[in-house]
Amino acid sequence: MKIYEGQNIRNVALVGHGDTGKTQLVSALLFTAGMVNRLGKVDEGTSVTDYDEEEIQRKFSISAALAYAEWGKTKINFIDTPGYNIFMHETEAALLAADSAMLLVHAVAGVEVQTEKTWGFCDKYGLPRVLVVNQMDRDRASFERTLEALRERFGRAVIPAQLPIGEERNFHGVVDLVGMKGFLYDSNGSGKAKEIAIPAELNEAATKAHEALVEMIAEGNDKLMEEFFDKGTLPLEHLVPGLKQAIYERRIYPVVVSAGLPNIGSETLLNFIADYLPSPLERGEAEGLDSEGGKPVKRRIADDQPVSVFVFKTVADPFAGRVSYYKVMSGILRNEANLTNYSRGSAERLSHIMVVQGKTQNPVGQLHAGDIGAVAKLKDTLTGDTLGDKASPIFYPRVKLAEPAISFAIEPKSRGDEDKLSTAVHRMLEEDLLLRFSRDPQTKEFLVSGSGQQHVEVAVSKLKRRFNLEVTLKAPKIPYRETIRAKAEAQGKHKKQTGGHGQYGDCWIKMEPLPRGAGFEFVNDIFGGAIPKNFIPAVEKGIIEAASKGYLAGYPVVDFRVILFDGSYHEVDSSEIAFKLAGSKAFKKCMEQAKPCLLEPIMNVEISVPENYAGDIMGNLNGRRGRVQGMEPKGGSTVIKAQVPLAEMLTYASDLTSMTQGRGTYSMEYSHYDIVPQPIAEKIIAAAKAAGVGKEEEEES
Ligand SMILES: Nc1nc2c(ncn2[C@@H]2O[C@H](COP(=O)(O)OP(=O)(O)OP(=O)(O)O)[C@@H](O)[C@H]2O)c(=O)[nH]1
Ligand SMILES: [Mg+2]
Repeated sequence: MKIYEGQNIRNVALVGHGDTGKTQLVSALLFTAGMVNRLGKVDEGTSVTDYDEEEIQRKFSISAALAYAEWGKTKINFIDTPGYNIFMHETEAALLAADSAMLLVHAVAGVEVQTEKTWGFCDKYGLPRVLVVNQMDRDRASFERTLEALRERFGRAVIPAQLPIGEERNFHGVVDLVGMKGFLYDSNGSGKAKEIAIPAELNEAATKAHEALVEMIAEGNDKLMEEFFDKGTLPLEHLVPGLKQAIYERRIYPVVVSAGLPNIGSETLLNFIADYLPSPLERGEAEGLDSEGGKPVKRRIADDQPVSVFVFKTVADPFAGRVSYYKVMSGILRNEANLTNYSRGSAERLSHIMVVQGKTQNPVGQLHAGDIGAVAKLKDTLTGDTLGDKASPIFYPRVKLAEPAISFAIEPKSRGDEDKLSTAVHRMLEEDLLLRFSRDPQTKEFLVSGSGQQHVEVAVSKLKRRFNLEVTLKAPKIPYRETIRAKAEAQGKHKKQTGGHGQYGDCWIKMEPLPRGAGFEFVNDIFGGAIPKNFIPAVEKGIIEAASKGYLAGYPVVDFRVILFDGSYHEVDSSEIAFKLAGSKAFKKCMEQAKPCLLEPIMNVEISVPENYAGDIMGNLNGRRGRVQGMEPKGGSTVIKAQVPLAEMLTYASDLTSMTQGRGTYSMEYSHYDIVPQPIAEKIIAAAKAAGVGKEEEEES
């Protein structure tokens, strides 16, 4: 590969709702640019950027992938991102490497939930964008309708820069509204166009659209405005830089057209990217901190600055090991560079720096400021780290992700695979920022947490495919708790005085309920030394330990107060252990009278669906013990807010998909704990008893 300087680089992320054709379009653009020798297809498992086994199987993108096209003197780095809601954390993290976005919109479906979500990401990261109305060849595809929906949602800055020639099966060309030319595509999928005059039937529409575009370009630029008033139009040599600037300043969101599968619109799209989207240098400066959590500093994005690279993604390859994807933020990165990982304070040698074409990695000698590359086998560099010249540290901001919403217990199928599991898990965590593995402190089970059931299933599938490790996924764990609803009073006495050194501890406690979220309180109300001071903490410890093991079903008891008010001791036989056991016994006796009950986590859930599904969704929420709190229209969708017990949301991801044909999305976060209704609580308690929870305890005491 040639060496490219920053001004000739474009870092473009493809974002949008699932199935809008991002991955297909990247393959079409790469084929058109001659980077690959066949037109890869998602449906045949041959696309360039959905190369992972999991993606080929499922036919959608799971993680962000890189590709590049050398187009004239420009190198375009594509970042293909997932559009499926449960993988949006991948999309967001990859946007840190982009300087602009192609936001794909389905020419039949129009504005969808993730269209808005990814638009929001672009706003958040300040990305100029081009809106691509894709799949123009589909039955019922309509440019006009889609454009209208876009303008209604995102305003009048959304304005066509191209028009389609023909629609649906007849889509075969593009009108460039800047140069006022037509481009005709052949039907053999080459992606290359032949220049023609604008077809007569489109003349009027094209002229009108051209005038609207020219006016918009002039609008935010005094000099161009003046010229526009003088001449009533703008010459091409001012229009091109004018449009580029307006896109950069996000005064214009241009709309273009394509169809990746039949490969129509690719050449005009590649030209559009090269001509109008910003190079990484145009941002001028990158913002960072001078130390972790320190003061803001700026770094010019330029070759003459000290080298710094930001790692935005890590891929766990069972053979090549860890591969780090990075953006060169400043300076020139040379092969074999020795850099400092500022985040970890370690030295890293970047041997064999490369550029990435899907699953293929091609070596390069150097990468200039603004370019994107990869390197394998760094020692301890992870996603979000900054590396660079030892003398000039800077810390670029990491992406902040939500907490995982759901957990399952997993267990290796064959015993003895536990060690293997923990190694594999480590690798997977490096790759996926939202995945969590942990141990359940109560059940000691191994838990895996993610953004939804499918996210966790993909993780399990990766364990098998990449690490040859079979695990069973068990019913998700709900972190129930227990509490009390009434006051109680009891004595706990531990006495063993037969033969040898005896044991003696005796205490009287009162227990009272506390408000939700208050936790545990211990009050020492002993007067006159009924229990010596040094044994009082032992009583408290005994109670805390017993409470953590639960009373009804093995879940921790919370939100109660214990008042220790009396007791007795023995000069010789009393000990800490004896008082701990006495405390634990007193706690259990109190629990018998204190009307214990189960608590469950309640989630705040926000569901976004096309209007016509709203009724069904609300009905379904009622069936899940949900309480609808509000409903409001947003774009073409309806947003429903509700509070629902976590236990009822475990299968929601797949249920919502089937209820809405994949058009609905939801998010949820923890809200509070509430009492589990009696009949449900009985089942949970019975199941816990059947599983032997608390048995061991009884035998012991
Ligand atoms: N007719 C037609 N079908 C297309 C076109 N582009 C993509 N498709 C089909 O649409 C489906 C989705 O395409 P993808 O490229 O995987 O879509 P995506 O946007 O990458 O989807 P996610 O990765 O889930 O976000 C596949 O079945 C493609 O074959 C197109 O231009 N025309
Ligand atoms: Mg995709």
